[in-house]
Amino acid sequence: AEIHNNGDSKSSAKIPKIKFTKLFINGEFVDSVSGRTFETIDPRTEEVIANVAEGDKEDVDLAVEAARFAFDHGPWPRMSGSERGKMMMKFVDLVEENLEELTALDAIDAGKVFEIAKVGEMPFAASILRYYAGAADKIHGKTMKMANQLQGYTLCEPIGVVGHIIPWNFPVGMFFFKTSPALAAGCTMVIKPAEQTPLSALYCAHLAKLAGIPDGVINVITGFGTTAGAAISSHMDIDCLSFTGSTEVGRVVMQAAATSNLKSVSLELGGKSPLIIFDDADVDSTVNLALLGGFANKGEFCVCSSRIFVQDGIYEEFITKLARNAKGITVGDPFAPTTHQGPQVDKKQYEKVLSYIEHGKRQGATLLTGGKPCGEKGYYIEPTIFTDVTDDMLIATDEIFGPVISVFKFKTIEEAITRANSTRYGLAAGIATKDLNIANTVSRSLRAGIVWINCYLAFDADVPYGGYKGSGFGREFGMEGLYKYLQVKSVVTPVHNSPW
Ligand code: TXE
Repeated sequence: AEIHNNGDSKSSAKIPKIKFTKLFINGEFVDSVSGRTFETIDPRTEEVIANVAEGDKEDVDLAVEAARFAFDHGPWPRMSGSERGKMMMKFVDLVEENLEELTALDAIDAGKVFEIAKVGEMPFAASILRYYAGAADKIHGKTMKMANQLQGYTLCEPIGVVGHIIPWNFPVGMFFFKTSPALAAGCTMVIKPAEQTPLSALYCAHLAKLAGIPDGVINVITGFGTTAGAAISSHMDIDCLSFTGSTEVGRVVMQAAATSNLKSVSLELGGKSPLIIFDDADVDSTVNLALLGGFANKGEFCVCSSRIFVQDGIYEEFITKLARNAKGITVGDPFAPTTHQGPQVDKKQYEKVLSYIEHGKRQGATLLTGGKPCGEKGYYIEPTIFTDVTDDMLIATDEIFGPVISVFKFKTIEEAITRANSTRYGLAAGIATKDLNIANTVSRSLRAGIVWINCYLAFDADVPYGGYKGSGFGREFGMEGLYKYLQVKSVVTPVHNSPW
């Protein structure tokens, strides 16, 4: 991997050379039809990293045409699952070989902490691709014995051309969360990375080509939501739309899907996830769990534990230790080995987070720690904790998507369940207790797609997750994550004189 030091003595910076800035259509890097480009900004410095091709409707049309041809006439959907799986394994090997470079691209484009992403998110993204490579030859239907001497069987066919629209919080991760199951299913696809973080998706497309994935199977259109994104969601020749992003845009893309060709839709949207800590929990380890859940990836995490409910018996001890440990979080250059938290992804998010902090102060919450931007340049914000938050304050109801958490006090189990559930979201939840009965009751009562007991942010390729309520629908990971890319066809035929 081509990584060099940027000469900054304070960090072990490994700034990658930018190699790919054009659209990837039908196996080639090409300019946009309009010739326009847009700037992608480094959130550490607020400076331009590169100018990237700005795809729009015409480019999406070309990408869909390529994907359609690859689906209707190309080898990918016609190969055996094991052949597809083998090629996907080659792709994973290349991802792993180039892991540092991919990590560095996301560090400069998304403000990701290099050392943390290198051992966490990046290997996890590779594990998703490996999991679905292994799943590619395990896709099959079933046979049914019917009445009247009939037999039925099901065929699991790839759904067709898929449109993926992804956000900026895990650029490499999201690329593989979306493309891997669709590849295993035999689909072809157009993926649009977020305009804030276009670089790593283009690099991944290059690796897909090196791995031998046929032209037209993966197409990458960099560009904006209201142009390129809207062209994907309203396209008449895309069969399935998989979206991760804000609840507002989720609603818009679903409407576009409905008013165009009724393409199937899955949505992974925002969250306001509760972590409920009971009196019997181990305070020291739970404090660290709360900080991990709240501040991992600078709070730009859809499952972020932004609402911490603490039972009254341990409340005072808990917040004292929480404040103390939060002060130990180092905010700084994502390449510095001592950094825990990098800059927010862009100016818009930075300002959004700061405005929520102001709301919290104005609405009367107590600032336990943080509450300010930090650094001379770049979009850095201190880890911020509010207490004395009432359930109706904006910081308690809205997804902030930054390093801001609210702590609430509760008395009874019933109260904790009711308050944890009184949100329009339902993505994730956490419980900390040693009491098995509490853990069982509460985990079954929470309206959330994943519940962590005495852990948080524990993901695995084989464990499905996704939203309840306003957090969307459809599941990612596990075999559940594959089904949305398959179409089930039932075939029925008479069987005469069969003994069984
Ligand atoms: O998201 P958008 P934004 C939440 C989080 C964040 C807020 C806003 O609270 O603060 O959303 O972030 C594309 N048609 N999450 O504005 O706009 C867009 O180009 C089609 C939670 O960045 O939803 C990008 O590729 N596509 C979340 C993708 O949608 C459109 C992750 C997501 O961007 C479009 C990100 C349109 N009209 C933000 N408009 C999570 N669930 O993890 C935009 N897009």
